[in-house]
Amino acid sequence: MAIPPSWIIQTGRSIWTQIWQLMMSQLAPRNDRGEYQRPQSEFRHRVDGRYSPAPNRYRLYVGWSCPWAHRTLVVRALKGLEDSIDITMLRGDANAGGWALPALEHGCNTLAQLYRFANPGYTGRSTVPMLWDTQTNSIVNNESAEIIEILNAEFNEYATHPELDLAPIALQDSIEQWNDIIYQSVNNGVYRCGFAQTQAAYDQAHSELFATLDRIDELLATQDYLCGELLTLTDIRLFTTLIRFDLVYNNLFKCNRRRIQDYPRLQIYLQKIYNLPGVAETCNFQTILQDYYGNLFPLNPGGIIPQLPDMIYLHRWLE
Ligand SMILES: N[C@@H](CCC(=O)N[C@@H](CS)C(=O)NCC(=O)O)C(=O)O
Repeated sequence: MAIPPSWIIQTGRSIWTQIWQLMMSQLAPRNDRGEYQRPQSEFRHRVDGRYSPAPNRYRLYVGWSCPWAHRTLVVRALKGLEDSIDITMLRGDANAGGWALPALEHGCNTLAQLYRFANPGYTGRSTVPMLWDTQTNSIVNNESAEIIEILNAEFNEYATHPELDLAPIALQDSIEQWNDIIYQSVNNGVYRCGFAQTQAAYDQAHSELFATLDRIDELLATQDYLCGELLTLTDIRLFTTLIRFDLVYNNLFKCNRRRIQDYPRLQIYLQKIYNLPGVAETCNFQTILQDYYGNLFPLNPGGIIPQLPDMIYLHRWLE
């Protein structure tokens, strides 16, 4: 005897909603309005004092899909630090819900184990990017915003492009203002859309996100970059979110008012940064798709990985 469709739908919806709410409340911390609250990074040392700059002393732990880790790969490439700061490329482990090391390091298979190897008893999140000191086997910093400042300023002696300053003093105020705006509404804004647990939280995040993108598209009519005519760290911070936008956030995170390729100036801005020497090599589109759609289970329970869309703004520039 066939089960009535209304019964299947109502039962399925009720069970799924409860499981979804349970998973989201565990995986995506929220406030009482259902808004996603990103936890603070815990390791915040600078490269000074105990940690002095030296070639081949520090190592970056990164994952291709992560926009925060991607910032550090772009700055490393632009500064020409490939020969003095090595990387370990981690793999997103969909079942364990964390990062796996490509080979055993200090007896560890996972990033979480490595965090605990350096800090026994550590119970916080084990995130990428993470800057590791091979001399003392300790974590220097796991906040991307700070790691890129360190890479920009502290390793000039070993950089192929020491002359490139991505945070000139004269632009400091403007950099900080934009950092605040884009963190809240764009970098974390896309996650606030995707991880919202109420309709109101999603609507709010969505409108803040597109208000900022509209504003930036306007601004780029009169200048090349966020702070004027020079590329700065704030552009890199925006870039790594924008490059994932049409691929992932537009669909999986419901950031769907427009795509970046619908913005006349933002798409050119994105092309321009993508085509700076070394930057395209830091973008692994297939892994981005695989990790977001494959690993963020509560958002894509069927596990189907979409095809790579045409990203015309990247191709057109290359032709
Ligand atoms: N505020 C951090 C955020 C880093 C972050 O959330 N990384 C994610 C990947 S996109 C991660 O490693 N998550 C693993 C976890 O939370 O266990 C930063 O900018 O460095």
